[in-house]
Amino acid sequence: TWKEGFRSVNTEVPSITKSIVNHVQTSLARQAYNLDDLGAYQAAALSVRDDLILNWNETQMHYTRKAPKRAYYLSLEFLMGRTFDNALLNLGLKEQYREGITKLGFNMEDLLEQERDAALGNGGLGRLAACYLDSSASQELPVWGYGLRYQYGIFQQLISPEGQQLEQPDPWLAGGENPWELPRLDVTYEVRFYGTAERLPEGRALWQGGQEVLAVAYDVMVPGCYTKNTNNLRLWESKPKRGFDLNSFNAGDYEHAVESSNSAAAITSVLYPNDHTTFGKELRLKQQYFWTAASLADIVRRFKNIGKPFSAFPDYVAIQLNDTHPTLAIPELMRILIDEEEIPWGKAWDIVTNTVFYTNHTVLPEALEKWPVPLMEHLLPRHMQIIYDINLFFLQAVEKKFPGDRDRLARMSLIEEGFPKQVRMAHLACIGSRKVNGVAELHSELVRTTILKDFVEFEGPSKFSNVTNGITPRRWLDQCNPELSALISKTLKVDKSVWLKDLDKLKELLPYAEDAGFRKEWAAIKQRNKERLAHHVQTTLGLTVNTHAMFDVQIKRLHEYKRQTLNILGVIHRYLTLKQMTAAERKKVNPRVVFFAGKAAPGYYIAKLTIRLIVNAARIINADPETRDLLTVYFLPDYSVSLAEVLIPASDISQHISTAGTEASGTSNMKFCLNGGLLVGTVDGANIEIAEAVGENNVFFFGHLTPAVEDLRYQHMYHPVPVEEKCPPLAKVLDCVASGMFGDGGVYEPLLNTIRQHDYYLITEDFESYIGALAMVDQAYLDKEEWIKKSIRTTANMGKFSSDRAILEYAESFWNIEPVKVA
Ligand code: 26Y
Repeated sequence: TWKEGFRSVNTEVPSITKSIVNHVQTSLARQAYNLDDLGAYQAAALSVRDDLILNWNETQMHYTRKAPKRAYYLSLEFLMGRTFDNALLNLGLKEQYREGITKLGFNMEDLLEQERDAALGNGGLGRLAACYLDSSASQELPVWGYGLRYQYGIFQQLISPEGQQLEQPDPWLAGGENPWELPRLDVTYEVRFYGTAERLPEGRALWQGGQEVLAVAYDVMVPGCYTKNTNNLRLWESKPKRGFDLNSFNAGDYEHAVESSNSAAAITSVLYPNDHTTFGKELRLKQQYFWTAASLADIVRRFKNIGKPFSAFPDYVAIQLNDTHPTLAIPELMRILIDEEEIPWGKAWDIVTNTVFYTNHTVLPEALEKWPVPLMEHLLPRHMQIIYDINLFFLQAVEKKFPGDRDRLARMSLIEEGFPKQVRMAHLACIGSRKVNGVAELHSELVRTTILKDFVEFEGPSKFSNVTNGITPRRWLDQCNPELSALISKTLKVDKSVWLKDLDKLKELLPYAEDAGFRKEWAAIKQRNKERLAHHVQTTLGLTVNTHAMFDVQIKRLHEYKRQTLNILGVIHRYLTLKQMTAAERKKVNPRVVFFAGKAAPGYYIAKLTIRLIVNAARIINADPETRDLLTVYFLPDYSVSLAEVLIPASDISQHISTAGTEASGTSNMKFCLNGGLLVGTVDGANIEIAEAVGENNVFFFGHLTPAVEDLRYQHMYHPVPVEEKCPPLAKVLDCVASGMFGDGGVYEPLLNTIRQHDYYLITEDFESYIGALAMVDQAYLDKEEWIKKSIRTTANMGKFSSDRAILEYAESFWNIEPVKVA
């Protein structure tokens, strides 16, 4: 059975303790008697790693021997979080390790806290990649991830007493060995930048000179849940091709010698902390090419080992582009096929367009990547030639289908005219791919009807589809909410191995919503999760949280489109309302604790001001003795995957309140609902499909719908109405902020002006309906039993949102790959 078949080394408590002690004495070269928690964690991790390595090795050998078609997930971000707990759960060894660790005099929870998050991502896109790796391995699919091994992950966020966000580096590897990766110093590729590209006969070219750097592989093991299949995430590190430039070194020019080695190492030094705003930085383009070139060289080498002709490439390889960040894979594969493999253009283009798939994650214009042509020509001269050639053939085809339509040609061109000209990466990704998809139904429809409309008209609709995002129920239920997981298994009378890999089984919980005893257990677990969060806040921030209040949570990157501003203005409105009430009226009010967490891009001034307003509003509101039993606000610094694992199971309600049409999908919305939290949200992204699944009566929707947004923005531009007229209650809140209720009002002027002036994200338009939705939440919460029923029904109906479902859709309808079980 699964219980035995996939574990090879230490499966019983005595051998586990023995192995841990062994690692303490040998791998760590320490003594068992004066070991601290960190040492104990490291030794326990090395012990689990022994299991992972055997499974990983067997899996890779098995894949090589069977040579199935494989899929490669190219993502510049993998927001993995911690691995130890996840590995233990996937191997089914958590309880044995807990026992062993206790026997050795340590506490499991304390050891788990020792691990640093692998935070190689910004937010949703990076966490999605991590969930998809978990699901690929769990579904026994031959999928590898390819990314970069940044020395520094997403910055650590500090909040100053004034409420300013401060950024500190995240040297996540500094603590010594990372037990979850295998350095593969033998797996290296040379990657070229700059130089010259000289055209040769037959469409080929010779690219030479410039700078060459080395890509070195580090393999991160990705265990599946209850299976031997352990997939691979290959992360590239850059290093100088030779230690440093010996010629300069010998000539006494030490600085120049070290400079070239520094510039090579710089490529993978840090994750760019922006999401949704592009800056056109040369180093970022270098990262993108370095990573796509190394990954493709690796993929091509593996394909060649099978010994098939290149025409069979699409039968063995599928490449998924996670947004446009890896789009250079398209011209790079063309370059390899044409210049190195001497395949003619037409055949090469056929191979590429049958191999590559593109997922779009946003329709916001400022997030669509464009690279200046002069920069591309300088850094990647051969790729720029190829892009021009692709564009020429493509526009000829468009002209043939739509003769004389010059506007259309200008709109569709890979090159945007201007000073400088720019390469439109989404257009390149689209025409170079077999399929293009969005990440929720509404978003995919917006991709088809807005940013890629011309391409749908040209190529027909069948290439453009939808794969609604998903989340892994292993991390986002079993791991983060073990009590709920246990209750579900007990109630369904099945081992969790069954429902965790077939999440539709949660439907069988539905009848238990009517069972008072079950509801009591359900509510008690939510309560204990609230206490766990309160304990976390107490120990990390020294603040006491009222666990008898409703927990209301908004955790995500700070961005105007996500409208944390709407939330905090709503909080202030609630505060003003409470202040005006009599003591008797206040008695009827539902106590509420509002949590915020999230990072702002370091250069995003308005987002940072929003944090400042939240922190200062919290300071004033929490200190008010008249209201503090009824309303408190917390901004939890340094949001991370690990913090999410504590926050999500504790929420009664969470907020997903983007302006309609702006949030492609959202994935934390799914995590909250899976844990029995209810949503307050706009009719946007995956909120819509969640409501379809769980029932609209279990979601608190508000706000204008997507089709209205464009018209409203037009009105705001050309027929502005002052906030005082459009929305008096909001005007009052803005006045309080401006008049200094939360510290120097002048500080917030730029933030308030975004609302008073164009109000691009339509806060004035949605404010009243938002306040109305929150009132409905209060009303519903009064009926505790009915609320718990809603909570149970929500969890029960979340099966669709497993990332297993999503990854199987990619596997079956895009990649055409099948499970390869490692027996
Ligand atoms: C080009 C660069 C500035 C850039 C870097 C990162 C642009 C975008 C991003 C990240 C985007 C992102 O995280 N998008 C989110 O993807 C999730 C997974 O599909 C969605 O659920 C979420 O709605 C979307 O905002």
